[in-house]
Amino acid sequence: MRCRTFQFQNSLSVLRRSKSLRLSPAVLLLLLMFIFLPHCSGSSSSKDIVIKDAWARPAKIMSHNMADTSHAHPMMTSAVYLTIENHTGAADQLLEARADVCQAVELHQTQIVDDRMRMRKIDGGIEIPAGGQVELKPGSYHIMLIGLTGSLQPGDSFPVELIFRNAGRRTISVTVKPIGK
Ligand SMILES: [Cu+2]
Repeated sequence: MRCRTFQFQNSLSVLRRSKSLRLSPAVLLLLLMFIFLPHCSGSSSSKDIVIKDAWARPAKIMSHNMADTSHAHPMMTSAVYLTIENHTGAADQLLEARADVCQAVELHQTQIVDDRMRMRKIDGGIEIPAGGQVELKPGSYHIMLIGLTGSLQPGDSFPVELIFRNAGRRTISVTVKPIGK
């Protein structure tokens, strides 16, 4: 009976010790790192989603006040083209794009409907298949810049932020180039 009590007390002290071990800051930190590591590697690694060859159509604002960039020109648009490679084992989605050179940015797709080229806004995002790539190019997917605040001249570059469902936010530099160059 005494022996059993000793065993009980002994196992209790082991439990207590292991409990205090579990709550020690070092172990807690390791635990937190373990919990958050998958998220960190998903958003900070730059190799999972690779964005290549980003360029935009030039746009010239014909205005008497060309130097005045304080207001947007609602009718002036441009389009951004690029290639997105997905090096992960899961499909991702380009949900949204943002740029400071215009009033609004939309994801568009050009389609031929009744022999006419038409653009439609994509609401569900652009799917980037696992281990695959998607090319945003003239006549297909593009990032529409609506209401430019100034001209986009060949050689200019400006930042565009891309928001992916899994990979998070990526800011890229887009260079203005004439089509076919
Ligand atoms: Cu468009």
